[in-house]
Amino acid sequence: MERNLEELERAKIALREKARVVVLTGAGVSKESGVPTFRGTNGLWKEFRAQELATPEAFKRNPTLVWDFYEFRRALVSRAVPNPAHVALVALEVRVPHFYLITQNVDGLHARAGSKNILELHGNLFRTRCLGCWVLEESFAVPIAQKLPPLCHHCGGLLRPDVVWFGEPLPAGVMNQAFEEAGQCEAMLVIGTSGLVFPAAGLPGLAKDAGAFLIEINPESTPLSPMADVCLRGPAASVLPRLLQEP
Ligand code: BJW
Ligand code: ZN
Repeated sequence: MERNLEELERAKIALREKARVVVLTGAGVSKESGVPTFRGTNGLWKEFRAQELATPEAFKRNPTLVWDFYEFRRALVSRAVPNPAHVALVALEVRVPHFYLITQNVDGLHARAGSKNILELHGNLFRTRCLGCWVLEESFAVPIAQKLPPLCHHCGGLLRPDVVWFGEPLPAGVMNQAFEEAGQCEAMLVIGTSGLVFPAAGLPGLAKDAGAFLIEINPESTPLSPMADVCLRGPAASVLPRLLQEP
């Protein structure tokens, strides 16, 4: 416990001095909002097979099955609300002159909490993209269609969720900006990610190589832990508000 307090104090001091801060979040940050993570106990990939639901091949094979999965996720997230970790990050953005929040999450909870400079690496559950005419649309309505899979009302083409599946490239503009910000930040907070999925998992290494102070917040250790300057072990919704508490 004492060691934890010492680490918390060290992280607080390091963060206080920094003008360029980047935060990288993963599914763990939304855990306390009731949104399941992907890996680990009760993770989505324990109950559902990623290969059958989160690849372009799976969608080609069975778009209805994939849409069923995403409609279930959209309904779940629609009922969720941002937790104290999301809220604490809004306050951090206000106080840091140059701030970016890079998220792997597709749940939109950072934006709903009020964060502004968000880079969504893996897309958003509430956007669809047409495979025929490439029109992007945003809708918070659940369900998005009476009949699945939904079709584009511009061209009749098949709509897909605008998320990044395994084997797909990340949106280029967003990814380039994320790499640029990570390479220039003075401190990076890595929160609630297993650090297993690339290229997102490469961002902390990039920041570290550029001299940034790295803080990991996660109840478990991850492959990113050894490079962190401070590891704060605990749920984000209780650790983050304490870390960012002033003075
Ligand atoms: C808490 C907590 C609490 C719990 N508080 N914390 C290099 C090596 C090997 C393979 C690859 C490689 N480079 C690329 C690959 C392939 C692949 C990959 O990385 N595979 C690995 C799994 C091995 N990557 C890709 O395919 C990517 N695309 C790509 O590389 O394209 C190249 C290309 C270029 C040009 C043309 C074509 C291709 C795309 C990856 C897309 C990932 N998509 C998903 C699904 C999104 C849609 C959806 O939601 O359905 O994104 S998979 C899933 O994993 C999701 C997440 O964003 C992502 C990361 O997961 P995350 O957030 O870390 O969650 P968990 O569950 O893993 O961890 C939760 C953590 O929280 C844990 O650590 C807990 O301890 C912690 N925790 N409670 C704080 N209360
Ligand atoms: Zn269309």
